[in-house]
Order: sequence, then C-alpha cells, then structure tokens
Amino acid sequence: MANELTFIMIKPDGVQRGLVGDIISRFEKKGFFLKAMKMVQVERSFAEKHYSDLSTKPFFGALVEYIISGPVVAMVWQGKGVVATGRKIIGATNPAQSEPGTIRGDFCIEVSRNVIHGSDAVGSAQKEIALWFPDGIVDWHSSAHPWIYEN
Ligand code: IDP
Ligand code: MG
Repeated sequence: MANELTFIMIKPDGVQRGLVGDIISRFEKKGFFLKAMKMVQVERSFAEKHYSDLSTKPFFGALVEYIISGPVVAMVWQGKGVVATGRKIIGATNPAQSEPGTIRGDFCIEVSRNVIHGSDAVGSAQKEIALWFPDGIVDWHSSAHPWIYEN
C-alpha cells in the first residue's frame, strides 16, 4: 500500500557520529516521504516499553542503556512497502552480516552499536508510531508523488 508507514529511529551512536543527514537522505532519495521527525532523549521506562518484546533477552539491559545514552532521531516514513524495504535499506541486525550498501553494512561494526532501528512488520510499525508520536503525524502530500508512483 502506498500509504504504508514505518517507524525509523537513528540511535544515539548514529546521532553522535553525524550520520543523521546521510540516513535521512537514503530514505528520501529512494522515494519515501518523511511524515514525522523529532530528536528526543528517552527515559529508561520508555526504552523498555519500545523494546518490550526483547525483555527476556540477555542483552536487554545493555540495549536499554544504549538507547537512553543520548538523543535519538525518531521518524515516520511513508511509501509502498516501506516496512520491508526500509529493513532492506537498514540491513541485517548484526553489521557483520549486513550487506555493503545498507546503512548498517556501510556505517557500523557491532550489533550493540548498529546505529538505526526500523519496524519489522506493519503491525509493530503501528504500535511504535503510536508510542513515539501519540499526537499523530504530519498530513502532507508530496508534489513528487506522480514522479515516483505510476498510480
Ligand atoms: P533489529 O533492530 O534488526 O530489528 P532486534 O532483534 O529487534 O533487531 O534487536 C533489537 C536491537 O537489539 C538490535 O538492533 C541491536 O541493537 C540489539 N541486539 C540484537 N541482538 C543483540 C545481541 O546479540 N547482542 C547485543 N545487542 C543485540
Ligand atoms: Mg527489531
């Protein structure tokens, strides 16, 4: 669906390392539309909620420390297949397995410092967008739409 939404977050290492512009640029150039964006340093309880599905994993504590260690850039992107294609643009979870040309393949080394989050399914995207943007997202339509979509 052309109006599919995904939640993308540039993690604290991505912000500190000056990767924000490059990451946004990759999604923009692909033809996806930015529908919401904010920089925020989240509380521990909020990070635990975002990653609640992973709460039993041995790395959960370190993951939460990592996410609250500095500001993140939270975004909503829209476009046809943006959830699955967004995951491809991001690359495999462990940067050692991420293909060159993906964000993680190009920019990082360690799974615990892998610079970016992207929703893994349409349903989790909806939950994450509701968590991070409870006041909603921006309703705008790009004039480039017909240059990217046939219909
Ligand atoms: P994803 O970010 O590719 O969706 P998930 O399995 O949902 O991967 O894990 C969430 C995050 O937890 C990863 O992006 C990574 O930062 C961290 N993580 C995943 N597996 C490990 C691990 O084995 N050790 C340390 N951190 C991990
Ligand atoms: Mg995940």
